[in-house]
Parts: sequence; C-alpha cells; structure tokens
Amino acid sequence: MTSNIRRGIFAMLFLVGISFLYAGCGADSNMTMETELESESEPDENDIVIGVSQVGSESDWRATNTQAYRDTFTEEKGYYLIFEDGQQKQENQVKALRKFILKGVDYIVLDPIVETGWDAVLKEAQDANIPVIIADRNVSVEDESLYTCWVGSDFMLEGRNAGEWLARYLRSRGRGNKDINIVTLQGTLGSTAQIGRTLGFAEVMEKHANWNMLEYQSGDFTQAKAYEVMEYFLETYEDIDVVISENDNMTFGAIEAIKEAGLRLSRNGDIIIISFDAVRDALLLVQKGEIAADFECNPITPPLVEEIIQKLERGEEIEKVQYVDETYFDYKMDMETLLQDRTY
Ligand code: GZL
Repeated sequence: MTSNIRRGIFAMLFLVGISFLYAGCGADSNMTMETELESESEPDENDIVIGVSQVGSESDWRATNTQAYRDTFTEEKGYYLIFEDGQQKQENQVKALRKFILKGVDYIVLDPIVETGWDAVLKEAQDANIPVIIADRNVSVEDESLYTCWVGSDFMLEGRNAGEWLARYLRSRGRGNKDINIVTLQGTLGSTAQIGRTLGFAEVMEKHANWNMLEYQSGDFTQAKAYEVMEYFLETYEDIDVVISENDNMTFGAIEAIKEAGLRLSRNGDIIIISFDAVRDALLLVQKGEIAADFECNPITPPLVEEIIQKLERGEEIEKVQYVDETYFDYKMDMETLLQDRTY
C-alpha cells in the first residue's frame, strides 16, 4: 500500500475519531473539544509519519532516549511523530503497534521491553507494508525479515568489559586470587540489555574460579525494586564484595540500602559497585568514589534511526545490525572535565 493511500486512510480515521469525540462531548465540553482539536494536528501531505513504541519511563536512561526521539523527529524536519509510552508492559506496546498499523504510518520504531512475543504483530506490520526498525533492545523472532534492522548497544560487550575491568581492579588491589563474593541486580528479565550484560559478565566469571556469584535477582531496572532486592541481599549474605547493577537507577537504590546498613562503598571500603548506563547522576557518584566503574549505554539512538529512515526513503540498502559507540568511566578518571562535554 503506498504511503499516499495509507495517509488517506490515516486522514479518514483521524476525522472519524474526531467526530466520535465531538459526538461524545456534551455542550459544556466544547472547550474540551476545542482543546482536543487544537492539540490534534494532522500530518501534512509530505510528512513522514512515524509511530514510536517506547518501553516506558523507568529510568534516567529512558528519559534521555525519549527526549532524543522528540528532538530528532520534529515537524520542522518534515516528520509527524506518534509516540506511545508502553509503561513497561508488552501488551501496551503490541496495542501501540496495532494502532500505528491502523493509522497507516510510514514507519514503526519499536524498543521492545523483552525479546520474545513479537512475531504476530510484526507479521501484521509486514502485511501492511510498514517497515519496522528495532531500536535499543532487540527482538527474537522466527523470521528475521519481519523487521528491517536493529540499532542499539552491544550488551554482551558491555558485560564483558565490566568483568575485565573488575579483574584488573582486584589485581591492582592485591585481591586477584582472593575469594570474591558477588551479587547481581539484573534488569528486566528477558530484555536484551539484561541478557547481554548478564551473559557478558558471566563469560569473564568463568575465567576466575575465585569469584563466587552468590545470587542473581531482578530489580527490573528501577530504583525502588533494586532497593528492596539489595536489602534482601544484605540480610541474606554476610560478606558481599561486589555488586553488579545492570543500570544506574538500580544502583541508586542499592547504594541507599548499603548506606542504611552502615557499609562503605567502592574505593572507600566494603562493597565495590559496578553499574551500567553512565547517566549524569551516576557519573557524579563515580567522581565521589561510590560507584567504582560505570559502563556507558548510549541512549542517543534516534539520530541513527533517522539516518536509516532517510536511507529507506531513498531506497538504499540497510545493514541488519548497527551498534552505537560506547565507553566506560571509573574512579581514576577526571570526571569534572568529562562531565563538562557530556549532554546526559
Ligand atoms: C539499555 C536500555 C536499558 C537501560 C536501562 O539499552 O534498554 O533500559 O540500561 C533502561 O536504564 O531501563
């Protein structure tokens, strides 16, 4: 179906939707109706209509990623953005994709909360001739032709780099052969970020027989849940040497629980914390010595998604997998200078 036909359907559905709204409003809700009409602009004839299904708003990382979509796909640049927050529920994201298909958008961008459960709705998008770009987290589907490409982080590499950093750090402290007790706060189970970081770190674990993983538990990438899990870890295990926390917001919760237990952090003593994302508030804790190392996960993927869409508009070939560039930060670095140039 060409995008003009789709756009015609979009316009018709839009007007039908508005008429239902109008019919449903009593006389006294004209103000509401006017507000609705003012806020519900229609795409222009030449706009590229993009439906974005976002995971949720669970972390600082996610907030930066969402803002980057709004900064990238602007009306001034010829886009009409329909942005749906999945509120960390897969069923909300599936509903959003079906809404995009019904509206006849030109492109769908999906950041999938977990990897599985997308085959059916991606097949519906394919049948509607709507290209789907997977961004940030990835999907695991039977038929890889169901999506155009994936752009995101090499999460396995993030996990491996964290493990290798810990090995170097322990050696530098004369603890290369000492028994090391580790707990892991995992992200949302089944998400690409959690799978990759867990497996990547586990690969390095295998090279260190003196490292002992006491327990893995999910903090679902949120500060509140991680606080509870860290409290449980501290009540359950006498001697924790290292906390691997698969995102910064869980680290904030873990640090709160550790401090309440009267323990000291990272460079200053009892528990070494290794974190992922490298959001600004976490880098300030690296500077303070409370986080020993933070492995960046670049949230600025929307400009790469835009490049892909522009290539598709020109009928160019697209790489199936595109990784974003990432680095890490640790207590030895001059965070003052590094933070000056950083936008998130
Ligand atoms: C990683 C992203 C993860 C972040 C978390 O790319 O999907 O989800 O690491 C976020 O902060 O919740």
